[in-house]
Amino acid sequence: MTKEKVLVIGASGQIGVELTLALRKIYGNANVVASDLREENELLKGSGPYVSLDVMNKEMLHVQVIRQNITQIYLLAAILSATGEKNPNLAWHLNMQGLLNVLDIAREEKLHKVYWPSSIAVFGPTSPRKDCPQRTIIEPSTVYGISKYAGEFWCNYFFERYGVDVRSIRYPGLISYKSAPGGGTTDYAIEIFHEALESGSYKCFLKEDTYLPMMYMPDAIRATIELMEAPAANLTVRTSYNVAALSFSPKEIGEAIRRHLPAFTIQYDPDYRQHIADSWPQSIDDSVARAEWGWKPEYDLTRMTAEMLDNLK
Ligand code: NAD
Ligand code: AKB
Repeated sequence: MTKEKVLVIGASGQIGVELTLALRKIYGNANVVASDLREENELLKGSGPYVSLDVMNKEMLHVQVIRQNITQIYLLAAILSATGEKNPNLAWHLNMQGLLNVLDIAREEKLHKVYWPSSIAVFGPTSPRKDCPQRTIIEPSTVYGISKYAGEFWCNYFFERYGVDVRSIRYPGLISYKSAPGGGTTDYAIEIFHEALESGSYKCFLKEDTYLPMMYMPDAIRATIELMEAPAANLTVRTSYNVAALSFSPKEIGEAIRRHLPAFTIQYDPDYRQHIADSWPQSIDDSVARAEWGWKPEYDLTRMTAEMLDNLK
């Protein structure tokens, strides 16, 4: 069997840091090259190779892939929903061209596998609000969602036409304590923990009853690795898989935190992100992922809240 050599693009971001560390445990530190436009995250330092890399520079990316004998790419560089609405052109350009650069190089160099995450942001106001199915009406209303939807079909196209083994998950909002979130609508569910511990109160940019699909980072990392390790023959979805874990509102997560910190208070001051959140489903049906590669979440709101507070203390 050929030795795998993995390149993680966007490794200094919220998912990148934890995914890189998890991949290094599987493939060995030296065989997972972390890369990002910004400097190496503190948590990655000393744990394996790092290169400074812009995914938009296709030539440099191609050189790195050849020079480092890369066999798999995990592409995490993107502009997320809230930042995307402030700069739609930049979001479209990075989210699309970055993916096309990686898919082209994967085809040319016959890489073994590519991972690229999509998001629940592909869904829009006309998609079912509850238990949103794998295949349904998809009419996204944010530039981020449009880029994810187009990206899913580019992945499917490269799989069907060129046999590139590209796999994808539509992550819900991800909650983590190790590295900071990068400009999403679901970021409130991380900020709330920091503010609860630092100041005892939080001003939320979403309304109290805004339910959104969410997931704790250890579940997201495990989902990613399980999908990437699944036999190709089991996978019928080459756009992107729905996965689900939690669905809660700001009020509910506030109550979960108050069980640990009884004096914690929340005020609500919705901004432009409310409109984005209102366009997304409240919960997701992930029965296809469960059936095809055995997906099953482990964390509920109570367990996640306890771990988040413990680790942030
Ligand atoms: P993030 O913003 O925290 O990290 C992205 C990283 O990409 C950053 O470190 C950034 O410096 C880097 N980057 C930006 N432009 C680059 C470029 N031109 N070249 C190289 N690196 C560049 O994002 P994240 O939350 O870790 O998300 C990773 C992926 O997962 C994205 O595709 C995102 O859409 C998707 N996703 C995330 C969530 C979530 O809740 N975090 C949910 C759904 C989907
Ligand atoms: C965001 O809020 O933009 C992300 C996502 C759900 O894709 N967390």
